[in-house]
Amino acid sequence: MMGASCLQVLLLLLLGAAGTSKSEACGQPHVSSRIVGGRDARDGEWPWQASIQHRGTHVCGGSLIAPQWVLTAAHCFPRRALLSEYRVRLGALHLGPASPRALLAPVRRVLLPPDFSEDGARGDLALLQLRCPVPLSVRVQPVCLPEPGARPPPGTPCWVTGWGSLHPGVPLPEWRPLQGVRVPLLDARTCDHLYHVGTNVPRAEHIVLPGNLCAGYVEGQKDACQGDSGGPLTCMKSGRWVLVGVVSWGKGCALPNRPGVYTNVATYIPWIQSRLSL
Ligand code: 4AZ
Repeated sequence: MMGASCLQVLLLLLLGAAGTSKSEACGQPHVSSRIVGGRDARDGEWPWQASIQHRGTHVCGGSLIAPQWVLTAAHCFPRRALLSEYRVRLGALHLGPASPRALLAPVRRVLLPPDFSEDGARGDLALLQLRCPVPLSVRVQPVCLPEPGARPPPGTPCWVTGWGSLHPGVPLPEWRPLQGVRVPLLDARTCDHLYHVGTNVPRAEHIVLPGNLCAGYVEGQKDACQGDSGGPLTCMKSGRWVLVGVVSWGKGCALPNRPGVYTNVATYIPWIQSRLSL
């Protein structure tokens, strides 16, 4: 049920809809991207990028997947946290105070997948239902979801984006724009092998599980880091950006043989679709 408090937003949506594209459009920013190394994003380049904020502080990234739904990581919501203390910021380029066009949306509920494990190894995803659907604009657009079980071919151009740290322990200054870096995909098996390099963990003991995928470089250098968790790993498919992964964890940031580990969104599409259509 849509509460009365959503009426204002609905009106905005209706007004905004006149002369704009269909609401089912996804993954097509009005501002297009160049392919280079890690760099500042441009306004409107990643319009599904969300900042999950707890008491006004950025804690995680997220992705708008529908006007009232944001996908992020489960570990962004510690069990004791109060839902009323969270807001989702959308349409922002940087997180400083001078970002007047950004939206701040309260959260109605947080849904975790059935296989979620407290240690973060499995099902590190959270579906946030916003209290009201947000008005879509040039800066606020949903990303496309993959087909259930889809496996993008190796070499697919993928980008991870976020306001996380530039290096471990070095937060992004709040005036700096959203960052994006191109990272190649690695399947869970290859990634699991890399994570065993330099350890005594037996090969039979998995470090990276099948519900994960990885993205990054054997030599390190480009990666997600603290504060990027929950944010999108998107890959271009047929001219649209598809949400392939959600930043989950990693050993440090950008270290050799330790690529970023993501929750594989395609694995969870049946769960996501069932929750969105309720
Ligand atoms: C974190 O602590 C974190 N290098 C996120 C991503 C990565 C490492 C740490 C991946 O939120």
